[in-house]
Amino acid sequence: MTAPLPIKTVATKPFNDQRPGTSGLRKKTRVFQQPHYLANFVQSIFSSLEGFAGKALVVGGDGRFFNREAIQLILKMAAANGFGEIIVGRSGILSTPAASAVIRHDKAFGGIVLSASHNPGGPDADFGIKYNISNGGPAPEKITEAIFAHSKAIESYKTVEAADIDIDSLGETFIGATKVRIIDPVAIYRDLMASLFDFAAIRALFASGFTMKFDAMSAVTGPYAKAILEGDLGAAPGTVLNGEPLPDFGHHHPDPNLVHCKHLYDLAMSDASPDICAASDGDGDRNLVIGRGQFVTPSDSLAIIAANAHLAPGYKSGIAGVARSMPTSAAADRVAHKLHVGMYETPTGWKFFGNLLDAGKVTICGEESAGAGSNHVREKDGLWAILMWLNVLAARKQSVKEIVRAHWAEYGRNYYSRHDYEEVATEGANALVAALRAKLPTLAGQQFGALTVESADDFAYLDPIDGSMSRQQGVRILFAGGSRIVYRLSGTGTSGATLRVYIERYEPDAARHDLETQAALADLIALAEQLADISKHTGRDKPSVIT
Ligand code: VG1
Ligand code: CO
Repeated sequence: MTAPLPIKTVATKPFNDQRPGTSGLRKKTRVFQQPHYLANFVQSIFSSLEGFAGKALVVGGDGRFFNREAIQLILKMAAANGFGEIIVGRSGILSTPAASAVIRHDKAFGGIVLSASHNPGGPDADFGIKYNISNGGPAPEKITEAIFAHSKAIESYKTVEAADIDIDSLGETFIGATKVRIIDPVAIYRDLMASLFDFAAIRALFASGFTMKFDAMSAVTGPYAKAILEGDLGAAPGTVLNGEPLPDFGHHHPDPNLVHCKHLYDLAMSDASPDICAASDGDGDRNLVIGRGQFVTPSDSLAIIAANAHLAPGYKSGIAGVARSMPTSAAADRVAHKLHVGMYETPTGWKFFGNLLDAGKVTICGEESAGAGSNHVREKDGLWAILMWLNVLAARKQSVKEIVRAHWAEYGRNYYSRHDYEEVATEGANALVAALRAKLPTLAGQQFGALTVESADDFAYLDPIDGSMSRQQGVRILFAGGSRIVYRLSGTGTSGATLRVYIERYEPDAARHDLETQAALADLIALAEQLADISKHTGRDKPSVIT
């Protein structure tokens, strides 16, 4: 340890736009590069916390442009604010689930994750920052709102005068009295995965000729996937595509959906398909799974994982319950019902799962946006979901397609699609939502063709653990028979507004499980336009992304 450095207090003025959204603060990179912008937010985080003096903070990110500069700034500010230790992923790399795992493993006070997740990176793209609490999960709204309140009143922040730290070499060093420990970003996460899944069975699967392509999209999961899939599990070299994290993600849009991962979809639908194609997003918490000739919707994936988790050693005694975000399809509800375990419906964003996981109410959580995870960390976890699929495939000795088909035959199929209208004018998007809200009381009982509205509301969530209430989390229109239309505005975008329309139809009849999804939902899609006047309010006659 070296002597504490003199603390430098830097005068600043508030920015008025630092309210965290669905998952932290996300802005254009250039916004973050403005003098004091990042420092103000970091100080607002620290000023919202109590009792961290001498304790550890985990810091890492998805490697995007500005990651390294941000980490140097955070190191100095964390030292000035009195943290005892800062644990940093080598080269500033920690996937979001790995950061969560490290916080838990090293019993840190909390962590800062630098990522704008599925948003593109680079000087003209997006950057983001998020605070995670000691359970390893995203700060709950109580803390994010406190951060926002501090950011509006901030007058100064604390830092120290110190040389930049070498974050590319493992080992320990000091900033004054604060220890800085540079760790292997993969090791703790890799051991955790090995403790949950039957690596021997998955190794045997690969050894028997099973083939896979995993696209890391030049984002954070490359090193994790190479170490685990090609290293521990013996998948053929070249299984991992785009495995080097690049500051601009090689110009990929690191969102593993059917638009930005179309090449994988096309591969999976071709004669040359491997047994499974998979991908993750910028910060490693999302997953895409496509079997040979079979796309798995994230909502179905959640349900299938919940139904089969007991096949993985880490979950062999069964699951306590399942939670899904409200817009996620109800496929998982049917599994929870059959297993006689609890089912929870939360607002969008992983921060709402933390209390349920901590209280032991649920084991498996998921979102329609390609996120699934469990109580092993407090974030969604892309590679975890993919390893779970590999474990299930190894145990059931069936293909992805056979497993999906059998699941539908047993539980019925929830046809599901999300239509995004990206970067539309904020005014129009707000007007659309306001008009829908005004209409809500009149909708119940109305008939539209074969569809009868059973109920319509603006989703509100009462957290059963801490009693907190979150209102206006999405307008939902529920029809007799289990069909739904849900509308909400994104909380992760960085320009204009993004309208998300979620459309779902439940089909119990196995003879009707072969329809093309958009065709199966055609009447609901038309009604979604009619009820919300989407084209009038957004000026768009079709969605920009369909997943
Ligand atoms: C989106 C998804 C949401 C997810 C969030 C963060 O939020 O819909 O399900 O939790 O992104 O994911 P929104 O508010 O834009 O709909 V990640 O992988 O970007 O951290
Ligand atoms: Co993400």
